[in-house]
Amino acid sequence: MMQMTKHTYDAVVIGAGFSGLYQLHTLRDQLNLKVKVIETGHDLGGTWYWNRYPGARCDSESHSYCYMFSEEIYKEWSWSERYPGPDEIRAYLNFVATKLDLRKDIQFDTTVTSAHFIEADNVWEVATNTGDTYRTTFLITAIGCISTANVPDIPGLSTFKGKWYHTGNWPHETVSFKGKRVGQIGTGSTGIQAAPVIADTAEHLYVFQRTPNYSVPARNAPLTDEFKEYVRNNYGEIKEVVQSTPNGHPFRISSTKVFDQTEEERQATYEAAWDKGGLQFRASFQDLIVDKKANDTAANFLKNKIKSIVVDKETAESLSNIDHPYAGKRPPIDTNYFETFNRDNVTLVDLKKENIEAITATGIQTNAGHIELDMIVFATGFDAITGKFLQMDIRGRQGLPLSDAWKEGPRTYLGLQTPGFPNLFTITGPGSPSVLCNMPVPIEQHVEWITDCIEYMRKHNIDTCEANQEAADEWVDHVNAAANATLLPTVPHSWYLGANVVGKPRVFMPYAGGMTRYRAICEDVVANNYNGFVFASDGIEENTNNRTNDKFAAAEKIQSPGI
Ligand code: N01
Repeated sequence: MMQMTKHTYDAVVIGAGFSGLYQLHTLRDQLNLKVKVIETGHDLGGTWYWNRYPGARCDSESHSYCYMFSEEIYKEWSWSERYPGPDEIRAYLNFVATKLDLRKDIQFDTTVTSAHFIEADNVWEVATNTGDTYRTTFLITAIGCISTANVPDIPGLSTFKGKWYHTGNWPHETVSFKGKRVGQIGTGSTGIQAAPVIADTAEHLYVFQRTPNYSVPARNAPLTDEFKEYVRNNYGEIKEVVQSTPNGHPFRISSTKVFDQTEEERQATYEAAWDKGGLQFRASFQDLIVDKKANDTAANFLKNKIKSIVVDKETAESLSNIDHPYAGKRPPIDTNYFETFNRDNVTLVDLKKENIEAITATGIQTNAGHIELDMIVFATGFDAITGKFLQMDIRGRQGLPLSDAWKEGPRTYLGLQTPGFPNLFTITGPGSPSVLCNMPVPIEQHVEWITDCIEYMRKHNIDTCEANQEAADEWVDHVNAAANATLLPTVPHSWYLGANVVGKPRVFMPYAGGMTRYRAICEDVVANNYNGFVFASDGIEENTNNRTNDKFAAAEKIQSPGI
């Protein structure tokens, strides 16, 4: 029989990635709380513990994909490449964990199965798959946004005799593609990174493409000593930039609009951005994400690039036959992705021309024929942002399941709290800028906001903090308005909308109003007596100031969204 052990904590944090580690540090070392982090993985790293697929690499530049809260930590670590891979990110997080002595408060190999709010005691009772129960005043989810692998329900997968993998759940031991006929399904950011690396050693790679995608070269390279020196000497300036740009990246979005330039000037701008590589391409003009005509100029430039790289005309056509605006979906960056289709051992299977009917014992059957395979790689994405929440049985007041509260899609206030779930804080939760930003930036802001809120509560003997329903409703309206001010919701097959998961409500989940605007709103909420949050002690409401500020009502003013 499973042993039941009860533990009591001030705060339980779920997840030991970037957010969980920093949240542990602030609550334990700044507020002196008794904190436990519970983590499914055998080690820390979060997203980067699981995502070890071939070609995996972060598309934020390394000198900004890190904590900024400590100048000492920032300067002590030195990144080796322009974009860090999973091994180096895990090494970095281990360095931070050692420096701050975090490991001793992390329970690895343990999954939270349920979390119920016990109203009589104002505590959360958290149960795990190991049979432990934790009673805690504060429950904080640090579960990331893309941590629930989505394997499509294609008939026959269980009959496949070869090996199959999902990129987001990649084995820790090396997977060899040597001599293998590999089928890769999916051409999002992940598939675009994986295909060139798989093709390098596979006997043959078949890339099954449902929706063609834009991509810009990453231009990854080792960092020069000169650049490393620049990073070490310019902590303050780099921090200032990442915390004052809408997307948290270490570069500014241009203030020039597309049609402020002549055709010739525009081509030169795009060429320069293409040569520089990376997500900065998206920042070439101020209005790329809000004006379809402006966006078309970038889209056409990138489609022409594909046609100029890919030699086979039919393949080039299939790859460039893109039906959505550039960066309407998360824009990938790559290393030799389109060039890969010039290899003799790579075939594009265009799922706009043929359908996958089934997976068989020996391959994939489409309506155009059977493709013999030894291995299948699913680069098919995630049940993003809400998936992990709904895997846990989370219940708030009166036993309300989170799955009911979010039946029509997630409804939060600032992405930080859901009405009916007191003292549950959600780092980079739905309705926050999260995936539209360079993630460590919103993570640090959330962790610090939550820490300040808890500190305030303790100072004022407040038992519970809970988002007000009206505030959450207004926030959801604002999140929708912010999205609708951009081209992002016009892409029907985007995971931002939950469209990639069968049965998931179609709701635009991240906040597209930009990290700078979001940060200002959060600060304003605090300055106005935690406007929109209800504080209560002994069951009596302390603040009745529950109207939200009107700062976020003017969504039509959104010109440069948070990406
Ligand atoms: O997932 P995706 P991803 N049959 O959902 C296809 C982050 N990330 O893992 O577009 C056939 O974008 C699907 O087709 P369609 C980043 O935020 C970050 O690539 O739905 N195809 C699509 O092509 C990113 O956005 C880094 O028509 C099917 C693909 O699978 C997020 O992770 C690196 C299918 C899924 O693309 C997710 O990216 C990599 C089916 N049944 C990723 N089902 C960094 O560097 C799905 N597809 C930080």
